[in-house]
This record gives sequence, structure tokens and C-alpha cells, in this order.
Amino acid sequence: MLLLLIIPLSSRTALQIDYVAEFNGPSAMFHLVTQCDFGPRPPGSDNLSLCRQYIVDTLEGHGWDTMLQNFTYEDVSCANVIAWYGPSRNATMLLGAHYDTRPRADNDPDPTNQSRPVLGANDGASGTAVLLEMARVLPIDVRDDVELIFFDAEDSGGISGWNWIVGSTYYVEQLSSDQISSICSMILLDMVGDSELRLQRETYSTRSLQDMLWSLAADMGYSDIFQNSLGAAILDDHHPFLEAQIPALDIIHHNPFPSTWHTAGDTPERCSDESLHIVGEVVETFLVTQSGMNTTFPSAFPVFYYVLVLGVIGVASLLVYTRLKKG
Ligand code: 1BN
Ligand code: ZN
Repeated sequence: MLLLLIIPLSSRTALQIDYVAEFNGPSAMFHLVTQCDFGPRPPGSDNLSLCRQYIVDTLEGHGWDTMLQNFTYEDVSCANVIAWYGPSRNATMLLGAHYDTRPRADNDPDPTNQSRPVLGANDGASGTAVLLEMARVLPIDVRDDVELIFFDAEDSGGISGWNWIVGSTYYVEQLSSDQISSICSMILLDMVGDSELRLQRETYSTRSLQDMLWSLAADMGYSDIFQNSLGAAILDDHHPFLEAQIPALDIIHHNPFPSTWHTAGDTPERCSDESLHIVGEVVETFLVTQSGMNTTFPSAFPVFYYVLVLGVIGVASLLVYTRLKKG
């Protein structure tokens, strides 16, 4: 009798999630391996052009409209791929990943590998693979609220004078102020495929958006992967969105980065369909439950404001105190 009373009470603490996600890990893994089969995919390379065409064909095969957002950087032709569903491009939720790979494995312990390009199974292909599988499984009535963006030129920072996050910076520069104010959230997936995936909270990300996704992941039983601990601030493709006051979240394996990061070891063998599945299932559930909600995700006040307010209160109290003492 006592048990009967306790069980319903305790199960109420977890959020009720009615939606059953369709995301398929092995299908995402297929997209990851296919991208790697093109070889390393640095900006401007033929391999990247083939991969771009694969992304476009996959998206269009699932009924999405696509456009290439072409730009030139350091005399290299680059292109972001943008996908939307339905007659107009007016999504309130953006889901992004970079699809280029680093031209040098400069983090490899073996000096002979450091001048070779990275294959980018995790760093490039994993986030892209989750987006491609998402394009298949998202319910039709949710799709028009979601834009998928595949960024070029994210991962060449510090090589031959290149910056990081070039494609996402260009994407945000092209947004009108009306577009900016209609976007509720941007979620970035980067390095989500390692077989020992662990995700700490990236600290540039909008905390209220991160809280919602992290608590959803916990409610779905994934708090071992979506760890409730603070990581580091990463200059990644979500950053230009934050600078434009768009709430943004980076879901990235970091603190530390996986041991394969920017090495010759970033290969499909070190990735797993389970990791892709967990991230895909959580993000799909987030998008479905948030679709049509127009949720606002406030950014926390910077520490500076708290210090300022405390300072003003301190000075005011001192003035009152000295007056009272004199009187
Ligand atoms: C993510 C994956 N990044 C690079 N590959 C972003 C980054 C930029 C990470 C600078 C560390 C330093
Ligand atoms: Zn990288």
C-alpha cells in the first residue's frame, strides 16, 4: 500500500515527455562514413565540393529546399548550405554544424602527421550526420519551424592566416534585422560522435537555452552524457549568433577535447552510432516540443552588472551610514 503511494509521487518529478523520437543512430553513422569516404574536406577542395553535393542531394531527397550561400575568403571559394521546408524560409529554430575539415592535423603527437589533413569523422562529419538524419525524421508539421545550416570554413583557424568560424560569421552578416529578431534559438552540434562522448556545458552558450536542453536530456536518462558541469568558452559557430543577440547553444565534446581532436586519429572507428543516436534523440525531442512555441531564452546579466549594482548599493549604504553618524 505504501509503495503504491510512493511510486506515482516519485515519477512525477521527471518531466512528462509524450513524444517518441524517430532518430536512428546507424542511419546517422552511415552519413558520417559517407562523408569520410570523400577523404579530408578542407575549404576549397574537390572533396568538400563532393560532400556539399551529397548534403544537398540528401536534403532534397527528404523534401527540403536548399540554397548555397557562396562567399570567398582568402581567394578560396566557400559555401554554406542552407535548408528549409515549405513555401517560405521563416523558421524560428536554427540547427547548425560545420561540414569542412581542418587542413592540418597539427595536434597529432607524430610530427610527420602534423602537415597532413584531418579526416574529420568527429570534427566535421558527426554534427553534419546528425543534421542529415534529422532532415529525415523531423515530423512534417515541425519542419517549417526549423532551418538546417551546414557551415563552411569553420576549422582552418591559425593556418595560413585563416580565422576560425568564417562561414557562420558570413551567415549572420547576411541576416536582416527582421530575420534576427524572428529567430528564437540556434543550436550548434560539433564533435558529437566520439564513442566516449561526454558533453559539458559550454560557457559562451545562452544559459537558459542550455538549461532547457540539459534538463530534457536528464529527463530522457542521458545525464551521464549531458553532464551537469561547467566546461570552457569555445570560439565556435554559435559565437556570431550570440554577438547578434540570438540565443545560441554549442553542444560540443570538450574540456578536454577528445584525444583524436585535430589528429590523424579522427576516423570513423573512433565514433559510435550510440553517441550520434543520443544527441539526435535529445535534439529531435527539443525541436518537436519547442516547435510553434516562440519561446524566448533570456541571456543572463553579465557579471559586470552584478558588480555594478553591488557597488552602487555599497556606496549608498556608506553615505547613509556616515550621514546618520554625523546627525
Ligand atoms: C571546434 C572544432 N573548434 C575547432 N574544431 C573550435 C575551436 C576554435 C576550438 C579554437 C578550440 C580553439
Ligand atoms: Zn576542429
